[in-house]
Amino acid sequence: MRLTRYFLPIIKETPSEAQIVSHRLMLRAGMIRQASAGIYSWLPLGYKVLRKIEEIVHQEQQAAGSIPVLMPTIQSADLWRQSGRYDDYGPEMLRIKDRHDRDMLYGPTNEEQITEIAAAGIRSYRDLPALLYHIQWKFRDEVRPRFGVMRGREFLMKDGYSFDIDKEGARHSYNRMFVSYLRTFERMGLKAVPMKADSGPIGGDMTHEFLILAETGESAVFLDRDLADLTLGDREIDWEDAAQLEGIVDQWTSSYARTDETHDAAVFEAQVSEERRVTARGIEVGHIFYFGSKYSEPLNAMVANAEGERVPLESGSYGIGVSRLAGAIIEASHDDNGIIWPEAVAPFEVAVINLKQGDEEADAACEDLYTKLTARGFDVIYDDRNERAGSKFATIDLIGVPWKLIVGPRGLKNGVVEMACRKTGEKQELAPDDAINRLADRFGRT
Ligand code: P5A
Repeated sequence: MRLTRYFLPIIKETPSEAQIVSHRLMLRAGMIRQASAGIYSWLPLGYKVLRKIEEIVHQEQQAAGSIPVLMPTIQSADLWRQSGRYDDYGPEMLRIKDRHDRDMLYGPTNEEQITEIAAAGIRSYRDLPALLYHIQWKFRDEVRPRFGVMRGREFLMKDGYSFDIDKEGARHSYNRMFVSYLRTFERMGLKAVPMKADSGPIGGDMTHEFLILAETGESAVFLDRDLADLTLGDREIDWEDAAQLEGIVDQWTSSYARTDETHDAAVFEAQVSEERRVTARGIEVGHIFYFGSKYSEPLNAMVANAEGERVPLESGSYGIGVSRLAGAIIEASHDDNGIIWPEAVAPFEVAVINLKQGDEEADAACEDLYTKLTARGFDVIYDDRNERAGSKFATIDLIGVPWKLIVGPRGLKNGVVEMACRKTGEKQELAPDDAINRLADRFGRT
């Protein structure tokens, strides 16, 4: 993408309505624009990030054995009356009447809808387990929408649902999602810690929240330092191997990690030695629930087990805050100059910066880099504006591009360009083709 042809409405001054850094940076970098309280348009740069986050979520869900579907945003009130949540949900639910005076609602979540789909499609235990998910917009009329996309009224969620014949199967499905979430967040360059949680309006008796540690987090968190250092890495996972998954979940759940809702100071002190106690703040980026037959019973979602008896489906639900993640990643990764995108979700992976637009040699070298990098599959932004170098660096650093290739007449005389890393600030002079090869190696685009 050439910057002169892109739509990047950058804001110079700090927006006064934004209280936290990710909201400020998303507005300044021209990623989002508020449409009304807690409702945002995603501008090209923001939309690119959202799509990259979504893509990682899709890949990891499917790797773990979950199948993509798409349910509507608007639901009929009928199923919610059957489950008892139509009244329970309260003013957070946006209630709508259609022209025939029928009660409809903008879905805040989809447990009822998917249970109805499962009940209609699953005949017997032989069809199980079934894991289905979608990535769809939700609406919750939050009392205080704030912090930009982090607590919106309209927001994008990955919500997945599992159906099993018994508790043991449901536990396997829960563990699949637990481990899949560890992988998903690690791929995004995040350190997300699973914590024992409260189940709230979704219900159930086994639930974990995944939080990333950041000063601006809404929840206070208390954890064992050992957990903050644990990573999954490139461990080979066999998703059908219940014992392997259980082992990983045990590893992550045997140390103390709780949010303020479930924290117990006495247990914390008894279980964790003083030097390992971490008290911090966290942002909830995922939440998983096991709730057994809470929805299948009232919705009459019954299947035949191996003995031929009709039993209610055993279920869980699994959420990821896809749009919240765009803000959460910025909270975890920025500096005074702007955003520092992890490579996996960066809207552009490489920026080509022309220090002297209009100089025949510099223009030709930039064109060549731009063409070759694009051909190798990179997402490239070429800053071809007729601007001072300082202003180009400020823009590219604000929007968080992980790598810069800086091209100027002086370097070209010696046959080199400068390659700079946004995260570490490291710089290196290289021949243009060597720079391309270096990046290709790093990104696995050989
Ligand atoms: C799980 C999937 C559920 O709704 N039902 C289907 C379950 N869980 S949850 O914890 O309420 O939400 C899942 C994730 O969605 C994000 N989230 C939000 N993101 C932005 N703005 C909001 N107002 C908002 N509310 C929830 C969170 O990341 C949460 O973990």
